Amino acid sequence: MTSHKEGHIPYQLPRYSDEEMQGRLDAMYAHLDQRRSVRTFSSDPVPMEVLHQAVRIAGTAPSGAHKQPWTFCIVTDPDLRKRIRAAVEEEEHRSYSERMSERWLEDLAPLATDHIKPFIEEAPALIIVFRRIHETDADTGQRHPNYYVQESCGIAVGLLLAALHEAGLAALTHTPSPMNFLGDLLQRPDNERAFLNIPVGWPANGTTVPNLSRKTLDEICINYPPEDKNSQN
Ligand code: IYR
Repeated sequence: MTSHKEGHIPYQLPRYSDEEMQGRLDAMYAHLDQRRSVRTFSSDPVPMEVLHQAVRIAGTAPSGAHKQPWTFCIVTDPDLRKRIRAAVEEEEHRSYSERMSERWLEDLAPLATDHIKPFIEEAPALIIVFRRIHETDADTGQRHPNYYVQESCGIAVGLLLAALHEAGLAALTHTPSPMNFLGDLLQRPDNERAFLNIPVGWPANGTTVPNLSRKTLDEICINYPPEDKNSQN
């Protein structure tokens, strides 16, 4: 018998057979394995309600002490995107020409990126994610730090990317660095820090992506105790 904690409510999950679990995850893997970062977008507008639902899905992420330390700004305004692009390209130009190491530039070469970012204006929407480093008590004005903000926002963005892919939309996790200017341009409060810029839309006609491969299960997963490779299971 499980103990009942004050204010808690009952919770259950469906219990699938082994075959059902495997089948469900095989299908999910095949689908998510098709997700790719895209840097060239059609300008066709995406229904706002689809983006809102994707953000709701992101908001189901677990977070430190359930503080939900995230804000998702959906930017479709052309003038604002023009200003964001100008600021992004200024920072990215400095990054590519001064801040990034030779090794970093070499590592990026297969992605064929540079400081020019047309996708900021071409994609129909940007979802700019902010991490909330603290909350302010409305009565006392006291600041209370949030917990595991980086981890919480990372998980939420993972769910957001999966949701957008589920809707057949492409996205890019774009990381201009530094990106404080995004808080200024979007007039975010001083407890918020820009986390990621995520252009969203359909891939433009003729879009290509680098021919990447993913690490195998053996490369990313270790069993304790080691799996007996000779076992019949
Ligand atoms: N923010 C730059 C550089 C960049 C860095 C990494 I690490 C990438 O995986 C991709 C790009 C840009 O967006 O071009």
